[in-house]
Amino acid sequence: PAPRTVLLTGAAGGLGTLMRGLLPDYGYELRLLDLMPVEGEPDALTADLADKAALREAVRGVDAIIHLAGISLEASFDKILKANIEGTYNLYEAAREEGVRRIVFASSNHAVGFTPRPRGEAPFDDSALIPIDTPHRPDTFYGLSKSFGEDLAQFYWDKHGLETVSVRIGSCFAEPTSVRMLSVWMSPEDGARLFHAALTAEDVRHTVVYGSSANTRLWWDLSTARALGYEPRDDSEPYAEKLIAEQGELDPANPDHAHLGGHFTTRPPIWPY
Ligand code: NAI
Ligand code: 15L
Repeated sequence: PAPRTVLLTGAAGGLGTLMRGLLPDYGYELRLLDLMPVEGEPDALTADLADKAALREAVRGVDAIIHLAGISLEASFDKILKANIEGTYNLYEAAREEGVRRIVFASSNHAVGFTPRPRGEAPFDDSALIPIDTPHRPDTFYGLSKSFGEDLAQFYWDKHGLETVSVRIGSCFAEPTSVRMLSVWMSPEDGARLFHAALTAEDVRHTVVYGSSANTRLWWDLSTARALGYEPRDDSEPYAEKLIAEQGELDPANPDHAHLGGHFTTRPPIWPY
């Protein structure tokens, strides 16, 4: 049966807030969890991913989990270890103990951020797109934690039969705000379409997908996402003229622009607390 009750971790964050708005229209009943209180949601669970007892209670009885909680930018290894590596392990362990069948894991383009980006004129043909089985090349400790999360997901499938769709999200914001984002942008509506596909597709085992809209300047292969039933409807191209006029085209000689991970490879934004 299709999942109905879904635990959304990281519900107070940017993506969590967007998905809280969009996913109920697909018929999901969301249970919310975050380290921070979730505005306007008195029933949300306030808990740290370090709190194993709280996680066990949070996952009890849900059909699936969308795991967004964690540090979403670069931080010291110690902070990343606690929130993203141990925290994701704690969540998987709670899910295994409570018999939850499927997790949708918010991985990131930064798990493969040091992959050279396609060069030349978009739209790129299939042979130039970054394939889904490209090796992990994290660009930060943050990206390293996402590589770990994908491996953890594979392990929990192979060992315990717990399914995961790992979504290497590009940039999911209301609008693209940089020239790089023209290639990796996922509109919030396409984000909800992709999460819905990841929750409902059959026999996903551990599937890794890139998470973006059908952008004209797309850098990566969306075929594994489409195979889940995802049909992106948006394209960043209407934003291209203005962003390129303001910021210029990506310069292949600029190290900030040479790789999929962009400036995360050179001067990553730092998690504020
Ligand atoms: P965000 O930083 O706005 O939200 C993360 C949320 O996780 C915050 O509300 C925070 O309080 C919570 N959190 C942090 N540590 C926690 C802990 N120890 N226990 C419980 N909750 C904790 O990030 P955003 O943009 O909403 O991203 C959500 C997820 O998607 C993250 O895992 C991020 O790495 C991933 N992602 C997001 C992308 C995007 O474009 N927004 C791109 C790629 C990946
Ligand atoms: C990420 O993984 C971050 O969580 C998000 O805030 C964006 O910076 C995104 O990558 C990106 O690459 O634009």
